[in-house]
Amino acid sequence: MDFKDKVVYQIYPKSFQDSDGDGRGDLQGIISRLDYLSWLGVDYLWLTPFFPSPQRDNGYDVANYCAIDPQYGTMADFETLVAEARKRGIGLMLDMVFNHTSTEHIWFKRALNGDEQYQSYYFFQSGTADKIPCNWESKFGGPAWKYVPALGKWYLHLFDEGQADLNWENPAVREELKQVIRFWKAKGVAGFRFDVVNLISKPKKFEDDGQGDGRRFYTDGPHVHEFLQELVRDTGIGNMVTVGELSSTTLANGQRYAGAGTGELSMCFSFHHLKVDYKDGDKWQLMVPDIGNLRELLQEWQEGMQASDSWNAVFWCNHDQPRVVSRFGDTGRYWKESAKMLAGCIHLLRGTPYIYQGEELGMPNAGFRDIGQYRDVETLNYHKILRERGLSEEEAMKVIQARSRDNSRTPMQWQAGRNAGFTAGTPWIGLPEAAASIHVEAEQNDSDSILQFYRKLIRLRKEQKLIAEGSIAFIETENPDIIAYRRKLGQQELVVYCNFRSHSVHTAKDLRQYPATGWRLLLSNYAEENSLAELRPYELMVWLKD
Ligand code: TEU
Repeated sequence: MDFKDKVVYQIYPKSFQDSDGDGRGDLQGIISRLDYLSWLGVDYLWLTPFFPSPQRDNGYDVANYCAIDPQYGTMADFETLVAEARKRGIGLMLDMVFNHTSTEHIWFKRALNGDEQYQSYYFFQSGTADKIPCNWESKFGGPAWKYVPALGKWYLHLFDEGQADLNWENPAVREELKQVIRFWKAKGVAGFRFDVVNLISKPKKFEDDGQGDGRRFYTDGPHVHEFLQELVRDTGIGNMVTVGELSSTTLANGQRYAGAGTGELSMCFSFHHLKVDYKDGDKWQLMVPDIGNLRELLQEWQEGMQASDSWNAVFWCNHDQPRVVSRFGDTGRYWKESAKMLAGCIHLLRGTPYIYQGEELGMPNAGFRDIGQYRDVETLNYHKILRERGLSEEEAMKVIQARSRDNSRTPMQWQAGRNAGFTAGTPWIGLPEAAASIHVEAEQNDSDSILQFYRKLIRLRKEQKLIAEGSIAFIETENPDIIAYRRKLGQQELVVYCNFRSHSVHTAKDLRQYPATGWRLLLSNYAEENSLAELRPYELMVWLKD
Protein backbone atom coordinates (compact mmCIF):
# COMPACT_ATOMS: atom_id res chain seq x y z
CA MET A 1 0.00 0.00 0.00
CA ASP A 2 1.26 3.46 -0.74
CA PHE A 3 0.96 6.08 1.94
CA LYS A 4 3.24 9.03 1.08
CA ASP A 5 0.63 10.97 -0.89
CA LYS A 6 -2.25 9.80 1.27
CA VAL A 7 -4.17 11.48 4.13
CA VAL A 8 -5.57 9.60 7.14
CA TYR A 9 -8.70 10.73 8.97
CA GLN A 10 -9.02 9.59 12.59
CA ILE A 11 -12.49 8.70 13.87
CA TYR A 12 -13.34 8.29 17.57
CA PRO A 13 -16.47 6.19 16.94
CA LYS A 14 -18.07 6.98 20.31
CA SER A 15 -18.24 10.68 19.35
CA PHE A 16 -18.58 10.64 15.57
CA GLN A 17 -22.21 9.89 14.64
CA ASP A 18 -24.96 8.10 16.57
CA SER A 19 -27.51 6.23 14.42
CA ASP A 20 -29.78 4.64 17.05
CA GLY A 21 -30.32 7.45 19.55
CA ASP A 22 -28.45 5.91 22.48
CA GLY A 23 -26.20 8.99 22.70
CA ARG A 24 -23.07 7.15 21.57
CA GLY A 25 -21.61 6.97 18.09
CA ASP A 26 -21.69 3.68 16.17
CA LEU A 27 -20.65 1.94 12.93
CA GLN A 28 -23.91 2.67 11.11
CA GLY A 29 -23.32 6.32 11.98
CA ILE A 30 -19.90 6.21 10.33
CA ILE A 31 -21.43 4.56 7.24
CA SER A 32 -23.93 7.43 7.03
CA ARG A 33 -21.05 9.93 6.90
CA LEU A 34 -18.85 8.21 4.27
CA ASP A 35 -20.01 10.60 1.53
CA TYR A 36 -18.76 13.53 3.62
CA LEU A 37 -15.39 11.82 4.12
CA SER A 38 -15.18 11.02 0.41
CA TRP A 39 -16.03 14.68 -0.41
CA LEU A 40 -13.26 15.81 1.97
CA GLY A 41 -10.87 13.58 0.00
CA VAL A 42 -9.27 11.41 2.70
CA ASP A 43 -7.78 8.03 1.82
CA TYR A 44 -7.83 6.01 5.04
CA LEU A 45 -9.97 6.01 8.18
CA TRP A 46 -8.25 5.10 11.45
CA LEU A 47 -10.98 3.97 13.83
CA THR A 48 -10.13 3.88 17.53
CA PRO A 49 -11.22 0.62 19.22
CA PHE A 50 -14.85 -0.51 18.95
CA PHE A 51 -14.23 -4.03 20.29
CA PRO A 52 -16.03 -5.43 23.38
CA SER A 53 -14.81 -3.42 26.37
CA PRO A 54 -16.01 -2.36 29.84
CA GLN A 55 -15.18 1.19 28.60
CA ARG A 56 -12.98 2.13 31.57
CA ASP A 57 -10.69 3.73 28.99
CA ASN A 58 -13.26 4.16 26.23
CA GLY A 59 -12.34 0.95 24.47
CA TYR A 60 -8.56 0.92 24.97
CA ASP A 61 -9.37 -1.77 27.53
CA VAL A 62 -10.17 -4.57 25.10
CA ALA A 63 -12.10 -7.62 26.39
CA ASN A 64 -12.29 -9.42 23.00
CA TYR A 65 -10.04 -8.48 20.07
CA CYS A 66 -12.13 -10.23 17.40
CA ALA A 67 -15.65 -8.98 17.95
CA ILE A 68 -17.70 -5.77 17.86
CA ASP A 69 -18.98 -4.19 21.07
CA PRO A 70 -22.81 -4.19 20.71
CA GLN A 71 -22.88 -0.48 21.55
CA TYR A 72 -21.16 0.12 18.18
CA GLY A 73 -23.19 -2.43 16.20
CA THR A 74 -22.55 -5.86 14.67
CA MET A 75 -19.90 -7.62 12.60
CA ALA A 76 -22.29 -7.29 9.65
CA ASP A 77 -22.23 -3.50 10.18
CA PHE A 78 -18.44 -3.61 10.14
CA GLU A 79 -18.36 -5.65 6.94
CA THR A 80 -20.76 -3.14 5.36
CA LEU A 81 -18.52 -0.28 6.48
CA VAL A 82 -15.46 -1.90 4.86
CA ALA A 83 -17.35 -2.48 1.62
CA GLU A 84 -18.97 0.97 1.48
CA ALA A 85 -15.67 2.70 2.27
CA ARG A 86 -13.88 0.70 -0.40
CA LYS A 87 -16.51 1.77 -2.97
CA ARG A 88 -15.40 5.34 -2.20
CA GLY A 89 -11.69 4.50 -2.45
CA ILE A 90 -11.24 4.64 1.32
CA GLY A 91 -9.42 1.99 3.37
CA LEU A 92 -9.92 1.20 7.06
CA MET A 93 -7.14 1.13 9.64
CA LEU A 94 -7.94 -0.63 12.91
CA ASP A 95 -6.45 0.16 16.31
CA MET A 96 -4.58 -2.77 17.86
CA VAL A 97 -4.15 -2.35 21.64
CA PHE A 98 -1.56 -5.06 22.15
CA ASN A 99 0.33 -3.73 25.15
CA HIS A 100 -2.49 -4.71 27.52
CA THR A 101 -5.94 -6.28 27.66
CA SER A 102 -8.94 -5.39 29.77
CA THR A 103 -9.09 -7.30 33.05
CA GLU A 104 -12.45 -8.47 31.65
CA HIS A 105 -10.67 -10.38 28.86
CA ILE A 106 -11.12 -14.17 29.14
CA TRP A 107 -7.34 -14.59 29.32
CA PHE A 108 -7.18 -12.42 32.46
CA LYS A 109 -10.26 -14.02 33.98
CA ARG A 110 -8.63 -17.44 33.63
CA ALA A 111 -5.48 -16.02 35.21
CA LEU A 112 -7.56 -14.73 38.16
CA ASN A 113 -9.05 -18.22 38.51
CA GLY A 114 -5.55 -19.54 39.16
CA ASP A 115 -4.75 -20.84 35.67
CA GLU A 116 -0.97 -20.45 35.61
CA GLN A 117 -0.82 -20.75 31.81
CA TYR A 118 -2.85 -17.56 31.53
CA GLN A 119 -1.07 -15.92 34.45
CA SER A 120 2.03 -16.16 32.26
CA TYR A 121 0.20 -14.04 29.66
CA TYR A 122 0.62 -11.14 32.07
CA PHE A 123 3.11 -9.87 34.64
CA PHE A 124 2.00 -11.45 37.92
CA GLN A 125 4.44 -11.13 40.84
CA SER A 126 3.97 -13.13 44.07
CA GLY A 127 4.15 -11.07 47.22
CA THR A 128 2.29 -9.54 50.11
CA ALA A 129 -0.08 -6.61 50.06
CA ASP A 130 2.39 -4.44 51.95
CA LYS A 131 5.28 -4.96 49.49
CA ILE A 132 4.69 -3.58 45.97
CA PRO A 133 7.08 -5.12 43.38
CA CYS A 134 8.59 -1.74 42.41
CA ASN A 135 7.79 1.97 42.46
CA TRP A 136 6.74 2.36 38.81
CA GLU A 137 3.76 4.68 38.29
CA SER A 138 0.76 4.32 35.99
CA LYS A 139 0.55 6.91 33.22
CA PHE A 140 -2.91 7.64 34.57
CA GLY A 141 -1.58 8.37 38.05
CA GLY A 142 -1.01 6.11 41.04
CA PRO A 143 1.01 2.89 41.29
CA ALA A 144 1.47 0.65 38.21
CA TRP A 145 0.75 -2.52 40.25
CA LYS A 146 -2.55 -3.91 41.56
CA TYR A 147 -2.69 -6.54 44.32
CA VAL A 148 -4.97 -9.62 44.00
CA PRO A 149 -5.43 -10.95 47.56
CA ALA A 150 -7.01 -14.25 46.41
CA LEU A 151 -3.83 -15.04 44.45
CA GLY A 152 -1.34 -13.36 46.76
CA LYS A 153 0.02 -11.70 43.64
CA TRP A 154 0.41 -8.26 42.05
CA TYR A 155 -0.11 -7.56 38.35
CA LEU A 156 1.41 -4.80 36.21
CA HIS A 157 -0.72 -2.09 34.57
CA LEU A 158 1.08 0.85 32.96
CA PHE A 159 -2.29 2.48 32.40
CA ASP A 160 -5.57 1.93 34.25
CA GLU A 161 -5.83 -0.96 36.72
CA GLY A 162 -8.43 -2.38 34.32
CA GLN A 163 -5.70 -2.65 31.64
CA ALA A 164 -3.29 -5.49 32.51
CA ASP A 165 0.01 -5.46 30.60
CA LEU A 166 0.59 -8.46 28.31
CA ASN A 167 3.82 -10.43 28.57
CA TRP A 168 5.25 -10.37 25.05
CA GLU A 169 8.20 -12.48 26.22
CA ASN A 170 5.68 -15.37 26.18
CA PRO A 171 5.55 -16.83 22.63
CA ALA A 172 1.95 -17.95 23.25
CA VAL A 173 0.96 -14.28 23.69
CA ARG A 174 2.68 -13.31 20.45
CA GLU A 175 0.87 -16.13 18.60
CA GLU A 176 -2.50 -15.06 20.00
CA LEU A 177 -1.93 -11.49 18.78
CA LYS A 178 -0.85 -12.64 15.33
CA GLN A 179 -4.17 -14.47 15.08
CA VAL A 180 -5.96 -11.19 15.83
CA ILE A 181 -4.13 -9.46 12.98
CA ARG A 182 -4.94 -12.34 10.59
CA PHE A 183 -8.64 -12.17 11.59
CA TRP A 184 -9.00 -8.47 10.70
CA LYS A 185 -6.76 -8.74 7.64
CA ALA A 186 -9.17 -11.38 6.32
CA LYS A 187 -11.99 -8.85 6.83
CA GLY A 188 -10.35 -6.60 4.22
CA VAL A 189 -8.90 -3.80 6.33
CA ALA A 190 -6.15 -1.69 4.77
CA GLY A 191 -3.93 -1.26 7.80
CA PHE A 192 -3.36 -0.99 11.52
CA ARG A 193 -2.43 1.52 14.21
CA PHE A 194 -0.50 -0.04 17.09
CA ASP A 195 -1.22 1.47 20.49
CA VAL A 196 1.87 2.32 22.61
CA VAL A 197 3.71 -0.31 20.60
CA ASN A 198 7.12 0.77 21.97
CA LEU A 199 6.14 -0.31 25.48
CA ILE A 200 5.53 -4.01 24.72
CA SER A 201 8.98 -5.30 25.72
CA LYS A 202 9.52 -5.25 29.48
CA PRO A 203 12.84 -5.79 31.28
CA LYS A 204 13.57 -9.18 32.88
CA LYS A 205 13.40 -7.81 36.39
CA PHE A 206 11.31 -5.05 37.91
CA GLU A 207 13.43 -2.61 39.87
CA ASP A 208 12.66 0.69 41.53
CA ASP A 209 13.26 3.80 39.50
CA GLY A 210 15.16 6.27 41.62
CA GLN A 211 14.79 8.94 38.92
CA GLY A 212 11.17 8.81 37.86
CA ASP A 213 8.08 6.76 37.14
CA GLY A 214 9.82 3.73 35.66
CA ARG A 215 9.26 4.56 32.00
CA ARG A 216 13.01 4.45 31.27
CA PHE A 217 12.96 0.69 32.01
CA TYR A 218 10.10 -0.28 29.64
CA THR A 219 10.17 2.37 26.89
CA ASP A 220 11.76 1.01 23.67
CA GLY A 221 12.45 -2.17 25.68
CA PRO A 222 15.10 -4.85 25.04
CA HIS A 223 13.20 -6.93 22.44
CA VAL A 224 10.74 -4.38 21.03
CA HIS A 225 12.13 -4.31 17.49
CA GLU A 226 12.50 -8.10 17.39
CA PHE A 227 8.88 -8.57 18.51
CA LEU A 228 7.58 -6.04 16.00
CA GLN A 229 9.52 -7.55 13.10
CA GLU A 230 8.21 -11.00 14.06
CA LEU A 231 4.61 -9.76 14.19
CA VAL A 232 4.87 -8.03 10.79
CA ARG A 233 6.69 -10.94 9.17
CA ASP A 234 4.46 -13.72 10.48
CA THR A 235 1.23 -11.92 9.59
CA GLY A 236 2.37 -10.61 6.21
CA ILE A 237 1.31 -6.99 6.87
CA GLY A 238 4.53 -5.44 5.54
CA ASN A 239 2.68 -4.16 2.46
CA MET A 240 -0.23 -2.67 4.48
CA VAL A 241 -0.42 0.82 6.00
CA THR A 242 0.81 0.54 9.57
CA VAL A 243 1.57 3.21 12.15
CA GLY A 244 2.99 2.90 15.64
CA GLU A 245 2.13 5.14 18.55
CA LEU A 246 5.48 5.73 20.26
CA SER A 247 5.28 6.92 23.85
CA SER A 248 8.38 8.92 24.90
CA THR A 249 10.59 7.31 22.28
CA THR A 250 13.91 8.52 20.78
CA LEU A 251 14.69 9.57 17.21
CA ALA A 252 17.13 6.66 16.86
CA ASN A 253 14.34 4.22 17.73
CA GLY A 254 11.82 6.10 15.57
CA GLN A 255 14.16 5.68 12.61
CA ARG A 256 14.00 1.90 13.13
CA TYR A 257 10.26 1.62 13.89
CA ALA A 258 9.42 3.50 10.67
CA GLY A 259 12.48 2.94 8.50
CA ALA A 260 12.20 1.78 4.90
CA GLY A 261 13.39 -1.82 4.88
CA THR A 262 13.50 -2.35 8.67
CA GLY A 263 10.56 -4.76 8.38
CA GLU A 264 8.66 -2.87 11.08
CA LEU A 265 6.06 -0.14 10.37
CA SER A 266 5.14 2.25 7.54
CA MET A 267 5.33 5.28 9.82
CA CYS A 268 5.21 6.42 13.44
CA PHE A 269 3.61 8.97 15.76
CA SER A 270 6.12 10.67 18.05
CA PHE A 271 4.85 13.20 20.61
CA HIS A 272 7.81 15.34 21.58
CA HIS A 273 6.43 18.34 19.63
CA LEU A 274 3.23 18.09 21.67
CA LYS A 275 4.96 18.67 24.99
CA VAL A 276 6.23 22.23 24.37
CA ASP A 277 3.51 23.54 26.70
CA TYR A 278 4.28 21.02 29.49
CA LYS A 279 6.02 22.96 32.29
CA ASP A 280 9.08 20.93 33.40
CA GLY A 281 7.83 18.18 31.08
CA ASP A 282 4.74 17.69 33.24
CA LYS A 283 1.46 17.53 31.27
CA TRP A 284 -0.41 18.75 34.37
CA GLN A 285 1.56 21.99 34.78
CA LEU A 286 0.57 24.77 32.35
CA MET A 287 3.07 26.80 30.33
CA VAL A 288 2.76 29.09 27.31
CA PRO A 289 3.80 26.97 24.30
CA ASP A 290 7.51 27.38 23.46
CA ILE A 291 7.31 27.88 19.67
CA GLY A 292 11.09 27.98 19.26
CA ASN A 293 11.27 24.55 20.88
CA LEU A 294 8.36 23.38 18.72
CA ARG A 295 10.33 24.24 15.61
CA GLU A 296 13.47 22.57 16.94
CA LEU A 297 11.57 19.34 17.61
CA LEU A 298 9.76 19.33 14.26
CA GLN A 299 13.08 20.02 12.54
CA GLU A 300 14.87 17.27 14.48
CA TRP A 301 12.30 14.63 13.57
CA GLN A 302 11.67 15.81 10.00
CA GLU A 303 15.34 16.05 9.03
CA GLY A 304 16.32 13.07 11.21
CA MET A 305 13.75 10.68 9.73
CA GLN A 306 14.59 11.93 6.23
CA ALA A 307 18.28 11.11 6.82
CA SER A 308 17.41 7.46 7.54
CA ASP A 309 14.73 7.13 4.85
CA SER A 310 12.14 6.74 7.60
CA TRP A 311 8.61 8.14 7.54
CA ASN A 312 6.68 10.32 9.98
CA ALA A 313 2.97 10.50 10.61
CA VAL A 314 2.48 14.28 10.91
CA PHE A 315 -0.27 15.57 13.16
CA TRP A 316 -1.39 18.04 15.84
CA CYS A 317 -4.51 16.29 17.07
CA ASN A 318 -5.83 12.96 18.21
CA HIS A 319 -8.25 11.60 20.84
CA ASP A 320 -5.67 12.15 23.61
CA GLN A 321 -4.65 15.72 22.76
CA PRO A 322 -6.40 19.06 23.27
CA ARG A 323 -7.78 20.81 20.17
CA VAL A 324 -4.86 22.48 18.35
CA VAL A 325 -6.66 25.77 17.61
CA SER A 326 -7.16 26.24 21.37
CA ARG A 327 -3.61 25.08 22.13
CA PHE A 328 -1.36 26.75 19.53
CA GLY A 329 -3.83 29.01 17.67
CA ASP A 330 -6.52 31.55 18.50
CA THR A 331 -10.24 30.91 19.10
CA GLY A 332 -11.14 34.61 18.90
CA ARG A 333 -10.18 37.22 16.32
CA TYR A 334 -7.75 35.03 14.36
CA TRP A 335 -9.68 31.76 14.65
CA LYS A 336 -9.80 31.08 10.89
CA GLU A 337 -6.30 32.38 10.13
CA SER A 338 -4.67 30.42 12.93
CA ALA A 339 -6.52 27.15 12.22
CA LYS A 340 -5.56 27.39 8.53
CA MET A 341 -1.94 28.24 9.36
CA LEU A 342 -1.70 25.25 11.69
CA ALA A 343 -3.21 22.99 9.03
CA GLY A 344 -0.79 24.20 6.36
CA CYS A 345 2.18 23.87 8.69
CA ILE A 346 1.50 20.16 9.24
CA HIS A 347 0.15 19.15 5.80
CA LEU A 348 3.13 20.49 3.87
CA LEU A 349 5.73 18.69 6.00
CA ARG A 350 7.44 15.47 4.86
CA GLY A 351 5.16 12.72 6.15
CA THR A 352 1.60 11.38 6.05
CA PRO A 353 -0.87 13.87 7.57
CA TYR A 354 -3.54 12.76 10.05
CA ILE A 355 -6.72 14.78 10.53
CA TYR A 356 -8.59 14.12 13.77
CA GLN A 357 -12.39 14.39 13.55
CA GLY A 358 -13.48 18.01 13.98
CA GLU A 359 -9.96 19.41 13.51
CA GLU A 360 -10.96 20.23 9.93
CA LEU A 361 -13.71 22.50 11.30
CA GLY A 362 -11.47 24.35 13.74
CA MET A 363 -13.37 22.82 16.68
CA PRO A 364 -12.09 24.27 19.98
CA ASN A 365 -11.62 22.65 23.40
CA ALA A 366 -14.70 21.57 25.32
CA GLY A 367 -14.83 24.58 27.66
CA PHE A 368 -16.46 22.55 30.44
CA ARG A 369 -16.61 24.34 33.78
CA ASP A 370 -17.39 21.49 36.19
CA ILE A 371 -15.43 18.25 36.73
CA GLY A 372 -18.79 16.45 36.55
CA GLN A 373 -18.87 17.16 32.82
CA TYR A 374 -15.70 15.13 32.22
CA ARG A 375 -15.65 11.39 31.46
CA ASP A 376 -11.99 10.47 30.84
CA VAL A 377 -10.35 8.21 33.43
CA GLU A 378 -7.02 10.04 33.17
CA THR A 379 -8.73 13.40 33.63
CA LEU A 380 -10.72 12.29 36.67
CA ASN A 381 -7.63 10.72 38.26
CA TYR A 382 -5.56 13.85 37.75
CA HIS A 383 -8.31 16.13 39.06
CA LYS A 384 -7.99 14.19 42.33
CA ILE A 385 -4.18 14.29 42.21
CA LEU A 386 -4.06 18.04 41.51
CA ARG A 387 -6.34 18.74 44.47
CA GLU A 388 -4.16 16.44 46.65
CA ARG A 389 -1.15 18.49 45.46
CA GLY A 390 -2.91 21.49 47.06
CA LEU A 391 -4.43 23.23 44.03
CA SER A 392 -7.78 24.91 44.63
CA GLU A 393 -10.79 23.65 42.65
CA GLU A 394 -10.48 26.71 40.41
CA GLU A 395 -6.73 26.15 39.83
CA ALA A 396 -7.25 22.42 39.20
CA MET A 397 -10.10 23.08 36.75
CA LYS A 398 -7.91 25.54 34.81
CA VAL A 399 -5.40 22.74 34.23
CA ILE A 400 -8.10 20.18 33.43
CA GLN A 401 -9.78 22.52 30.92
CA ALA A 402 -6.49 22.92 29.04
CA ARG A 403 -5.18 19.35 29.22
CA SER A 404 -8.09 16.88 29.42
CA ARG A 405 -8.34 14.28 26.67
CA ASP A 406 -12.09 14.98 26.68
CA ASN A 407 -11.30 18.20 24.80
CA SER A 408 -11.13 16.05 21.68
CA ARG A 409 -13.88 13.62 22.63
CA THR A 410 -16.89 15.93 22.47
CA PRO A 411 -19.29 14.95 19.68
CA MET A 412 -18.50 15.76 16.05
CA GLN A 413 -20.40 18.90 15.04
CA TRP A 414 -22.44 18.26 11.88
CA GLN A 415 -25.06 20.98 11.78
CA ALA A 416 -26.90 23.68 13.73
CA GLY A 417 -29.46 22.55 16.27
CA ARG A 418 -29.73 19.94 18.99
CA ASN A 419 -26.51 18.11 19.75
CA ALA A 420 -25.08 19.46 16.45
CA GLY A 421 -26.75 16.55 14.66
CA PHE A 422 -24.60 13.97 16.49
CA THR A 423 -27.45 12.21 18.25
CA ALA A 424 -31.22 12.34 18.67
CA GLY A 425 -30.65 11.07 22.20
CA THR A 426 -28.65 12.37 25.16
CA PRO A 427 -24.96 12.49 24.22
CA TRP A 428 -22.59 10.50 26.48
CA ILE A 429 -20.55 13.70 26.85
CA GLY A 430 -21.52 17.37 26.40
CA LEU A 431 -20.78 19.71 23.51
CA PRO A 432 -18.84 23.00 23.59
CA GLU A 433 -20.84 26.23 23.36
CA ALA A 434 -19.06 26.83 20.03
CA ALA A 435 -21.02 23.92 18.53
CA ALA A 436 -23.83 26.36 17.71
CA SER A 437 -21.76 28.03 14.99
CA ILE A 438 -18.91 25.66 14.14
CA HIS A 439 -20.15 22.67 12.14
CA VAL A 440 -19.91 20.87 8.80
CA GLU A 441 -23.10 22.37 7.37
CA ALA A 442 -21.93 25.97 7.88
CA GLU A 443 -18.43 25.33 6.63
CA GLN A 444 -19.39 23.34 3.54
CA ASN A 445 -21.41 26.41 2.51
CA ASP A 446 -18.55 28.85 3.15
CA SER A 447 -15.87 28.91 0.43
CA ASP A 448 -13.46 30.57 2.88
CA SER A 449 -14.01 28.08 5.72
CA ILE A 450 -11.38 26.07 7.57
CA LEU A 451 -13.02 22.93 6.20
CA GLN A 452 -12.63 24.09 2.60
CA PHE A 453 -8.99 24.93 3.36
CA TYR A 454 -8.32 21.37 4.61
CA ARG A 455 -9.98 20.04 1.47
CA LYS A 456 -7.65 22.21 -0.63
CA LEU A 457 -4.59 20.95 1.27
CA ILE A 458 -5.64 17.32 0.71
CA ARG A 459 -6.11 18.02 -3.00
CA LEU A 460 -2.72 19.80 -3.23
CA ARG A 461 -1.01 16.70 -1.84
CA LYS A 462 -2.39 14.74 -4.79
CA GLU A 463 -1.58 17.44 -7.36
CA GLN A 464 1.92 18.42 -6.25
CA LYS A 465 4.21 15.34 -6.08
CA LEU A 466 6.74 17.61 -4.39
CA ILE A 467 4.68 17.67 -1.19
CA ALA A 468 4.66 13.89 -0.81
CA GLU A 469 8.07 13.07 -2.27
CA GLY A 470 10.20 16.20 -1.80
CA SER A 471 13.11 16.68 0.59
CA ILE A 472 12.83 19.07 3.53
CA ALA A 473 15.12 21.64 5.12
CA PHE A 474 14.12 24.18 7.75
CA ILE A 475 14.79 27.91 7.23
CA GLU A 476 14.40 31.03 9.44
CA THR A 477 15.67 28.80 12.24
CA GLU A 478 16.78 31.74 14.43
CA ASN A 479 13.27 33.15 14.63
CA PRO A 480 11.29 32.06 17.78
CA ASP A 481 7.97 33.17 16.27
CA ILE A 482 8.07 31.47 12.88
CA ILE A 483 8.22 27.92 11.56
CA ALA A 484 9.45 27.86 7.97
CA TYR A 485 10.83 25.19 5.71
CA ARG A 486 11.76 24.45 2.13
CA ARG A 487 10.68 21.38 0.13
CA LYS A 488 12.55 20.34 -3.01
CA LEU A 489 12.02 17.76 -5.75
CA GLY A 490 14.16 18.06 -8.87
CA GLN A 491 13.83 21.66 -10.13
CA GLN A 492 10.68 22.27 -8.12
CA GLU A 493 10.80 24.18 -4.85
CA LEU A 494 8.23 25.03 -2.21
CA VAL A 495 8.75 27.40 0.71
CA VAL A 496 6.34 27.49 3.65
CA TYR A 497 6.22 30.35 6.18
CA CYS A 498 4.07 30.06 9.32
CA ASN A 499 3.69 32.91 11.84
CA PHE A 500 2.67 31.41 15.18
CA ARG A 501 2.00 34.80 16.78
CA SER A 502 -1.08 37.04 17.03
CA HIS A 503 1.07 39.96 15.89
CA SER A 504 3.15 40.68 12.75
CA VAL A 505 6.68 39.34 12.74
CA HIS A 506 9.67 40.13 10.55
CA THR A 507 11.46 37.43 8.57
CA ALA A 508 15.17 37.28 7.92
CA LYS A 509 14.48 37.03 4.18
CA ASP A 510 12.53 39.86 2.56
CA LEU A 511 9.40 38.04 1.39
CA ARG A 512 8.88 40.59 -1.35
CA GLN A 513 11.64 38.88 -3.35
CA TYR A 514 9.55 35.82 -4.12
CA PRO A 515 6.99 36.92 -6.73
CA ALA A 516 9.66 38.39 -9.01
CA THR A 517 11.79 35.31 -9.59
CA GLY A 518 9.49 32.68 -11.13
CA TRP A 519 7.74 31.92 -7.87
CA ARG A 520 3.97 31.90 -7.50
CA LEU A 521 1.87 32.10 -4.34
CA LEU A 522 0.42 28.59 -4.04
CA LEU A 523 -1.50 29.02 -0.78
CA SER A 524 -2.29 31.71 1.76
CA ASN A 525 -4.71 32.12 4.65
CA TYR A 526 -5.27 35.83 3.90
CA ALA A 527 -7.46 37.14 1.07
CA GLU A 528 -5.23 40.12 0.27
CA GLU A 529 -1.73 39.43 -1.08
CA ASN A 530 1.04 40.36 1.35
CA SER A 531 3.13 43.29 0.11
CA LEU A 532 4.98 43.59 3.39
CA ALA A 533 8.39 42.45 4.43
CA GLU A 534 6.78 40.79 7.40
CA LEU A 535 4.21 38.10 8.15
CA ARG A 536 0.79 39.17 9.38
CA PRO A 537 -0.80 37.59 12.51
CA TYR A 538 -0.92 33.78 12.10
CA GLU A 539 -0.06 34.21 8.43
CA LEU A 540 0.69 31.17 6.28
CA MET A 541 2.46 31.85 2.99
CA VAL A 542 3.33 29.05 0.56
CA TRP A 543 5.39 29.90 -2.53
CA LEU A 544 6.02 27.44 -5.37
CA LYS A 545 8.70 27.50 -8.05
CA ASP A 546 7.73 25.06 -10.79
O1 TEU B 1 -2.16 6.48 24.56
C1 TEU B 1 -0.89 6.36 25.18
C2 TEU B 1 -0.69 7.49 26.10
O2 TEU B 1 0.23 7.58 26.87
C3 TEU B 1 -1.74 8.53 26.02
O3 TEU B 1 -2.63 8.15 26.98
C4 TEU B 1 -1.19 9.90 26.20
O4 TEU B 1 0.15 9.89 25.95
C5 TEU B 1 -1.41 10.34 27.61
O5 TEU B 1 -2.80 10.42 27.77
C6 TEU B 1 -0.80 11.69 27.81
O6 TEU B 1 -0.98 12.04 29.15
C7 TEU B 1 -2.73 5.30 24.05
C8 TEU B 1 -4.12 5.65 23.57
O7 TEU B 1 -4.03 6.62 22.53
C9 TEU B 1 -4.89 6.19 24.76
O8 TEU B 1 -6.18 6.66 24.36
C10 TEU B 1 -5.03 5.08 25.78
O9 TEU B 1 -5.66 5.60 26.93
C11 TEU B 1 -3.64 4.53 26.17
O10 TEU B 1 -2.78 4.30 25.06
C12 TEU B 1 -3.81 3.18 26.85
O11 TEU B 1 -4.25 2.25 25.89
